[in-house]
Amino acid sequence: MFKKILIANRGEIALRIIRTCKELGIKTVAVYSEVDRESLHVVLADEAVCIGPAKSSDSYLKIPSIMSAAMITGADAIHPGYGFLSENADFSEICSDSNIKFIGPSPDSIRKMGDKSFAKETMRKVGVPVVPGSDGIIKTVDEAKKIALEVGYPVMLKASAGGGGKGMRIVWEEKDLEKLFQTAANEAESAFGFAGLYLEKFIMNPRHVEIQVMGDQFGNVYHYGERDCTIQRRHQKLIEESPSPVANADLRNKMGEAALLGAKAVNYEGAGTIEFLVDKHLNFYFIEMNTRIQVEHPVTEMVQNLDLIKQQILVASKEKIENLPQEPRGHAIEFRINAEDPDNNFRPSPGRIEYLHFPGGFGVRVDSHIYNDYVIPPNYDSLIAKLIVWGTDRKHAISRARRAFEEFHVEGIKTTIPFHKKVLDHPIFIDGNLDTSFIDQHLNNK
Ligand code: MV4
Repeated sequence: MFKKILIANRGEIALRIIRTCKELGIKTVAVYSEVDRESLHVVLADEAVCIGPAKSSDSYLKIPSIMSAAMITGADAIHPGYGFLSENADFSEICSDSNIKFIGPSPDSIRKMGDKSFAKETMRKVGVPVVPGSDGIIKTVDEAKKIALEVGYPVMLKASAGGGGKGMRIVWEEKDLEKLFQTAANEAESAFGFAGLYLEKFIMNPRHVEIQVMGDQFGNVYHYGERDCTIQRRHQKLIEESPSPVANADLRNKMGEAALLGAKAVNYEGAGTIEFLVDKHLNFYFIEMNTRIQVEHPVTEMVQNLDLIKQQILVASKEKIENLPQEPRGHAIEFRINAEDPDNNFRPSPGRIEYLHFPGGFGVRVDSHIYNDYVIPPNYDSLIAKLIVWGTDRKHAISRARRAFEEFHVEGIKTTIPFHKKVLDHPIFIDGNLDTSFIDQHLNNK
């Protein structure tokens, strides 16, 4: 087992990782930028190293500074959390070359899944259902037109180097294809340095359902059921739950088996997420794989009664997976609380926390790094807390969430708490029968 883990991250996920390390008796090293000097991860870790100025590219993304911090503190492993360097294949490779265990998949798995059109091809070849469309990258506009005719409009152009909604275009009819192809390719080139696009049929009003997988170093891969992340705004997830309100045991098993096929195809090690779109007939289609722990992992933890970060650390240190998946127990929902003003287009609202009170009690979990008088810097992601509620069923979880939000007070900044309270009272949310257009259609705040 590792003796000392460096956490190459900040905020709530850095705390989440430090907490599990403490429970496992592993020493921790925090890294922090100049604006994060007063952050809780710096206080809670055994050691802390300043790695540069506020700007992420000069600190949390700066590989030489992080490697130096690991060397001088004698860390034998690095946990990258989510975001930042978590899906950087070069970083994973540099760790391995430096004899420091990267807690995550191999550089090869990260590279294969980071190339979204290659990932889709890999999945299709092993029998995972994918959205009908091009086989790999489209070379010419004529080729795009030909495939679009075959699968039928509307279609979607996606940047192969993108993911998570960046560099996507919907094309409704052939006359728009050429222009949209050019703008999408240009955008992909300037955003990712690679213009390659692939094309697929546009699935109308889907749900976003993803499967949590975990592989050990002996070739065993398990899945821990699904999370439903349909409630998003501009490709930012706001609420996630498990189990999915639409999944029965049959759909869960089919999606789970498909996810395992995909993970095994790339010899997957560590925690990963296989994302699917689910249409109104409950057909499911692979879209992307994320090779990291995700923000929404706690909903899986609550219904599986499992510490996913602990499991990541165990498999990274060559242990076999011992916590086998179970049928989901009860229902968990996560609400992302961001320092944003929901009445002003979710504009970031950094600043000082003037008063803070977290909810508690049975079935209530708050994962957060904020405290009274903490100053939220404007430089990073606006996530300041996650409220995770557990109930015996979805209805129970919703009533517990309402109760928890009545107790939850954050003053000094704007947060998404009032928005979540509105969602909790919306009949369509309560019913659970919604799709990805829910926020735009029903909670546009205008
Ligand atoms: C799609 C789609 C419809 N058809 N692909 C958005 C994020 C990225 N991971 C994939 N996304 C989509 N891909 C096809 N072929 C619709 C979306 C999409 C979406 C997906 C999940 C949750 C919210 C969404 C909001 C808009 C579009």
